[in-house]
Amino acid sequence: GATRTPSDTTTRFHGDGVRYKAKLIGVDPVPDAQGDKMCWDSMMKLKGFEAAARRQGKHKQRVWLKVSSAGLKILDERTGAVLHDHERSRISSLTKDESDPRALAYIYQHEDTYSLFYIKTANLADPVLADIKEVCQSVDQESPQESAEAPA
Ligand code: I3P
Repeated sequence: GATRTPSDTTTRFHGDGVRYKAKLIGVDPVPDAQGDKMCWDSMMKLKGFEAAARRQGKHKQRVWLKVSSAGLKILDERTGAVLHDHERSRISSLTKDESDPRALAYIYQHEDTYSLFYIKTANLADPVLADIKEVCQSVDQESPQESAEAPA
């Protein structure tokens, strides 16, 4: 594919941003903003809950994951209701699930509490991870106003 320039980025993630079909595996309160082992343990715990629910005939909630320059939004797939609205500057950690190419997790900070959101993507998680990374990295780089389009 073509190389992305910063101005492409602003365009792609502008407004509603990019929308991905996904399922919410679960949400777990965690003690810290980051930590590989903490995230892994939390993900495996949620995976255990998922398996137990599946055995009882329950399905994961189908959602849309929206990645925009404002951050992440999780919407109910059917009703479009916003379930979670996560400002990008409060996303403290992003984890690729090494055990599942279709899953990812991130930690959201609210006041002094942290929650891990564990998400199963309809397709490979890699492009979604890359988009989230791109949006969250630009936190430190951008001025409060949207930067003007750079000359080519
Ligand atoms: C389904 C299958 C799907 C899974 C779905 C399961 O089980 O494992 O892959 O969707 O989860 O119900 P079965 O083959 O027995 O029908 P994901 O791959 O998206 O997890 P769900 O019921 O939670 O949607």
